[in-house]
Amino acid sequence: MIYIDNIYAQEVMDSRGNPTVKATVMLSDGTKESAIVPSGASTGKREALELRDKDDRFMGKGVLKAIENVNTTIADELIGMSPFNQAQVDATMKDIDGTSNYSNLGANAVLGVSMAVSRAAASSLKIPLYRYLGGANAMTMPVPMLNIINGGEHANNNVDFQEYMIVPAGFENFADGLRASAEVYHNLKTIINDMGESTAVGDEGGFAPNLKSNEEPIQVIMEAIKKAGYKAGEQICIALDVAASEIVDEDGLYVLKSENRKLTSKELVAYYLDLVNKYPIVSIEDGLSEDDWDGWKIMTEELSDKIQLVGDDLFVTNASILNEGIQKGIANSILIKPNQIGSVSETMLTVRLAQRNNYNCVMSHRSGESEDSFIADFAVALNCGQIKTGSTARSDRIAKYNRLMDISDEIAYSEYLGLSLFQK
Ligand code: 2PG
Ligand code: MG
Repeated sequence: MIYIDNIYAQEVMDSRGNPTVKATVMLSDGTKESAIVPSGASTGKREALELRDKDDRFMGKGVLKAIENVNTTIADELIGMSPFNQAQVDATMKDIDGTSNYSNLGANAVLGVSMAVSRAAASSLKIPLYRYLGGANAMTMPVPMLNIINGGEHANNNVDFQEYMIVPAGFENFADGLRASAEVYHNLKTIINDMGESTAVGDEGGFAPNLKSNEEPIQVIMEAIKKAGYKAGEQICIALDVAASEIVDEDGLYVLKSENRKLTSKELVAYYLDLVNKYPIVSIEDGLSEDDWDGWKIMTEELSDKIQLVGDDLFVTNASILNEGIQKGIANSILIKPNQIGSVSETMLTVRLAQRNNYNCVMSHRSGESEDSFIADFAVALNCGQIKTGSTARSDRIAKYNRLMDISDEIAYSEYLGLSLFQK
């Protein structure tokens, strides 16, 4: 019987230069695998707790306490267990933590170990991670959402909405979609440069120019799609992540600084409706704040037969919050971020609940990332059909796309769901 022989963690850097947890798991057969935990900037209030040291190292962001929890409490409990029972491993960590949001051990400690255990199990069985987690049924290559203009909390420009993404849905396969996206990205760079604006990039590798309104980034992207020789709406669509929890004020009004105005939920939904009528937008994420469930109800009524409405801060990958959303008829899709909930198994539970209820799932990176490409395998394993992992620039983002290129070469009958994902 192969068992977990050793577990340890160390502090490494993420893509923003902040410390994060790298966990390593060794098995009795000599297998050794690691995983690095990502970190968000525009985090939802109900996310699992990311344990930070809050002392004088790294402006308080050190993760030595989380590392210590891996090296002592978690290692003591998991050493000797089978690596092939992921649910058991994850349930044991949940148990020793004893809280609903990992506020004792830290979700960063728990997720690092959880991912490293599944990676070690796959490696010991000599099968790829997506196959270990998804079996022979893992066959769906995700359609990517590529964030090519960054705003909000991810950049220091004046754009209020956080992410303007292109979605290469009108292609036969993942590789063609990715190539077209890279071509649009390069054309966008030329356009922004010609406007005399900066082509410096934000946290997720997208450009971060100063623009006159929140609509102008869409117009510029439309131009880049055309310049690259593609048809907007047929080949390449547009998606937004407004991250509206970041722009709501104490009175519940949404502050559009770049346009110098404040909107109610209803007015903001009308603003989206106008954009959806004008542009080939197929998806809006966090269009309203995580606390504005009444507004979400209105937005769902107005828009859910037209586009994908994705809950990120709203659902925080949490099955019970998602369940509440399903019962109340809120949104029609969910963003899946393993570190919002804290373990591989709990992420899988949330995805299953969503899929049973016809909510689309979008596997997602965080704005603070690393070379770890776990989510690429995870997206395929769970047949999510979509992944959001940044622009076609910066190695922390490209690591995921390149891993998906490998996977698409390996799967003989892979499917790329394309535009059908968004047909309502
Ligand atoms: C989001 C993410 C990832 P962050 O809001 O969807 O793009 O950002 O990791 O900062 O929460
Ligand atoms: Mg988001």
